[in-house]
Amino acid sequence: MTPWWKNAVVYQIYPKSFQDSNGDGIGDLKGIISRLDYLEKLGVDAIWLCPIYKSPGADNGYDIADYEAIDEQFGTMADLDKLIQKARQHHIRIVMDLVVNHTSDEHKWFIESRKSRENPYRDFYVWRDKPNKLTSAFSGSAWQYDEATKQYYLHLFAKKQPDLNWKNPKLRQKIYDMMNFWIDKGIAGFRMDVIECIGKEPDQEITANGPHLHEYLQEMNRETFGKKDFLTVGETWSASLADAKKYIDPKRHELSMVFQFEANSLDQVGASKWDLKKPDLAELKAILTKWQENLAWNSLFWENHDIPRVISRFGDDGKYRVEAAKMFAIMLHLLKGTPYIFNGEEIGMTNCPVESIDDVNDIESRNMYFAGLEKGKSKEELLRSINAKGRDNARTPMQWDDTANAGFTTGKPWLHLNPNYREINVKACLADKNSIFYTYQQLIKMRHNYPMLVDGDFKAVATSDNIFAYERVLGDEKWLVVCNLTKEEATFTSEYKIQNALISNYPARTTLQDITLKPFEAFACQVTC
Ligand code: TEU
Ligand code: CA
Repeated sequence: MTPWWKNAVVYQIYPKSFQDSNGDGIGDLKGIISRLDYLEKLGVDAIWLCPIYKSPGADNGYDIADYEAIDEQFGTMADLDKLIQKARQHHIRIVMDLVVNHTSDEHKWFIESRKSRENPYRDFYVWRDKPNKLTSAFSGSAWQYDEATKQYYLHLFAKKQPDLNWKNPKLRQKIYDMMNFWIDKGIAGFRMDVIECIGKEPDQEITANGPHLHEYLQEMNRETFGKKDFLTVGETWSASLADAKKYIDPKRHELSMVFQFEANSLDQVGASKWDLKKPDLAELKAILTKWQENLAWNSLFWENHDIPRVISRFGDDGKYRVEAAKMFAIMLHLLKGTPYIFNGEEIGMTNCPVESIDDVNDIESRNMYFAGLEKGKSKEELLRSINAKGRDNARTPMQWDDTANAGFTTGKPWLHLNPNYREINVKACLADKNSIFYTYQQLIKMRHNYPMLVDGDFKAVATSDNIFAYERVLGDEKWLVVCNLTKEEATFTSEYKIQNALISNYPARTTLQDITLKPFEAFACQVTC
């Protein structure tokens, strides 16, 4: 049986920023329910819902205080049940975010754990007498001293996100029980937050890819979703091709697929995302080609809530915004794997620069800024990095229409809107037959209708660096996809003849011999020799 996610497209919702229903300026579950018609029109098969669990919100919900309760700002468990049920009526499944590398320090397990060294929950977390060199992804040491018991606890992320100790079988069982609670509710999958870190060996300074990681995943698979038609996608920042093969090998019974981030470091100099460089698009091509040629199934994405908007980052968010957005969509959605769309990507939302740290909400950016100031860096340099790479870029509220606050809220939005919402919004896109939205809609339909996209082989086509071209081949059928990655014209030629035009962001091509591609032009066609 083919699993449901093989010819599906997943839409990621950042709940805080999607649609507010009660005027408190924060997106919520009722808001999402009110937009299901829109998502059905787009045609997506599933929603990946970023965390909506009870949380003090130090990292916008990735710090969970109760895995089995909904945070008040998002609604109630009844709202969530309703979302699952209503979404089903719109042919949309729900994939939940699973954050089990850490909890909030306000989770009852941690409240117990920090009480005394003898507490039964002590060992649910990682406590040591002395810190080592491990650092937090959000700046500074990964160890926090706790006065009550005079030891340090590990936090690979914020201080308010203590790391769970997966070596403890009791903890693991609690996590599996919790996962089964959600599975029994009728959800269709889990996106697993920094799952590569659960096998950490802090004393050896190993965070990702620890020696027991795959063992834990196999156990989890057995104890929870293993026998179900269920999507599991692991967030694995450091996965090499060899690692990815392990995670997704059906014989190993671990995950359906992983998010790998090799292309994500193209615009940075060294290990830090904040040290900027101009991305080399030839490298982008090489990375995509490597993963397409070597991994049986990829997850395909440009954006998520942690990374900047793709057109601002790798394309053009000015003159050629629409062409670039469609080009990136066509390039990605015709590859082999499961495509993910991050809310707002389908209307070409752009990065949203800020002028002062006071306008920055994200904990990662804020911590980096204040740590940078202490190290003597200038405000200008730090803001330049934040404007290029900061996580708020993708987290500004969804732009629905050109009325006040873009129709996102009637109150004061929790995070500023991008002022370009007057031009860039859902309403304008729906009214324009040539909008980015309809390119996405068409790509999703293609994914549903053509076995080529699921089963076809991928073959890179040699071109100049500014063009990415590939073939998909199934039986005696062949598709050619051609993308101009730049705003300059580019020449392309091929021996093939066009049999059928499939999709394009300019008028359809009729020949492939010695053509001059327009800025960010992209098209796909069925070809014959
Ligand atoms: O992200 C994991 C992660 O490694 C990121 O924090 C990454 O380092 C950073 O965002 C790059 O900009 C996941 C979630 O997607 C993220 O939102 C959470 O903050 C993080 O885990 C902790 O749960
Ligand atoms: Ca609200």
